[in-house]
Amino acid sequence: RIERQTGDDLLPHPDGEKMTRCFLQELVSILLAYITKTFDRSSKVLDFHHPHQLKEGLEGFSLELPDQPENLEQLLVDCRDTLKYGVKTGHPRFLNQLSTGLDIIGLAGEWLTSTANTNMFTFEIAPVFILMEETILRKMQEKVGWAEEGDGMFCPGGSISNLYSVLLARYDMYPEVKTGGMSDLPRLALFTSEHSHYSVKKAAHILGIGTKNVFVVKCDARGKMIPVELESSILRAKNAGCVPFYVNATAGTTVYGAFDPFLHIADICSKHGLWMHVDAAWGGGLLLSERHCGKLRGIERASSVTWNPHKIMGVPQQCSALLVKKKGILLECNQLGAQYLFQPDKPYDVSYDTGDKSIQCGRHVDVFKLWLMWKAKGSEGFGSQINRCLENAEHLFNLLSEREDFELVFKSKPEHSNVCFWYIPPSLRVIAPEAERDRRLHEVAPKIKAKMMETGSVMIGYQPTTEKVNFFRCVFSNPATTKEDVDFLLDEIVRLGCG
Ligand code: ABU
Repeated sequence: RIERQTGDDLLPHPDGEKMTRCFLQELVSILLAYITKTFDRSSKVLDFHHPHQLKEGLEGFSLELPDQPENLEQLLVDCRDTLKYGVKTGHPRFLNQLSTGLDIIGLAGEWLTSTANTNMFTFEIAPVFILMEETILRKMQEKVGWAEEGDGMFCPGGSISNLYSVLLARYDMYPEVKTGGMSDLPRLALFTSEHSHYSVKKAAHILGIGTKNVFVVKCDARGKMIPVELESSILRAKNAGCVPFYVNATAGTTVYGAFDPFLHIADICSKHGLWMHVDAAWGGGLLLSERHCGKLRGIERASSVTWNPHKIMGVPQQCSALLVKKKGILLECNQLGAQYLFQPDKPYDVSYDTGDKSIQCGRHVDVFKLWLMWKAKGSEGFGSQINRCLENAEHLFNLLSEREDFELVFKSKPEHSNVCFWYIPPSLRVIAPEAERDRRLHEVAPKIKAKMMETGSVMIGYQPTTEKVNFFRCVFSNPATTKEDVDFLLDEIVRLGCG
């Protein structure tokens, strides 16, 4: 019957319960089939089609929107096709991004969240989720090493969490900016390393500080900020008439996975009275691993921290926390007190109406899936999961160290799960590493990546840096990935590179 019914026949239609069950059960079957395939290594990571092919329509799959309702059967076909032409980011051989994996408990959390379909701005409509957010933020602050309870919020991604940190740092130094804007302020300067995430520059642009007032600090060969370079950048900014106010340090850079020297940076920030932010979007999860948490030593001295559980902790997208040491500053900085939403005379403690801390109005519930996963694994379970990801990276590093047909971008052991390397095809092995070889090597990774996408067997990313031609970056955040998958990756690069 489903082929004769439409969305109007589902609840809240008075006779809609049976059809609703039938439709959702069919949908769950589709999702379960997809989940099973995701973990099946004989299934492809992706079935790649160019944008124009998808737009033209494939085997009846059309992106066009009809004037008349489609029947429920067609909607289920649309759901199946949407997954079919997408990318299985939970596949053990999807190594392309920092966020990978398909955690079943996290997925259950996301389903429940969508079913509850509420909004994080007031306790009134999200009482349980608001308290869960408080519990989780406190737990994360403890892991960072803050003795006192601070502040925080889940944000729509690490870039926005970083944006908040710049906003708060500026407000902390110049609270008058909230009413007077930038015209009342001197020329501000902020500092971030050349390997840090581009969102720091974007924040400077969005907040009217300007990207040219972002001082980019030099890194060592491993991608870590050099403290003496930071100090001289601060002095240079002061000499140029700027007022330094903020330093971003990174725990786990996007490409190299490097950890900045937080203790040194904290000393410099204290000396110059600067807000220290740690962008631990990628590296924050390591705080849950006894084996690796020492890499973040000094993070406890930060004024704010970005930590994305949707990365190495494997929480479904998206789940990014901003943690702030100074309690109350988020509200002070952002509060506008919309009377229709944040009435002070509600029948409960309205400090739990956290919505006015935010720069948004409506805020998605990102916390529940993380809370449920934390219950399911415990902190120790997360720690072991993260350890396994880093073991995969070490395995890949060890293999590459012994191969003649690959070259590591840096020879030291990975600190996070990023491994950066070149594949050197036979024709380039006989050429001296000079300009011509570099020119040709630059083309190797994109060509192999294109073949990976065509065959759908595996996916990893590549990029150049200012001094280095295109190289592969392999990252491990999927607990389903094994050492055999790592072996497969190298065999596949060689196979595709020779073809
Ligand atoms: N900073 C967002 C993550 C980028 C990546 O997955 O490579």
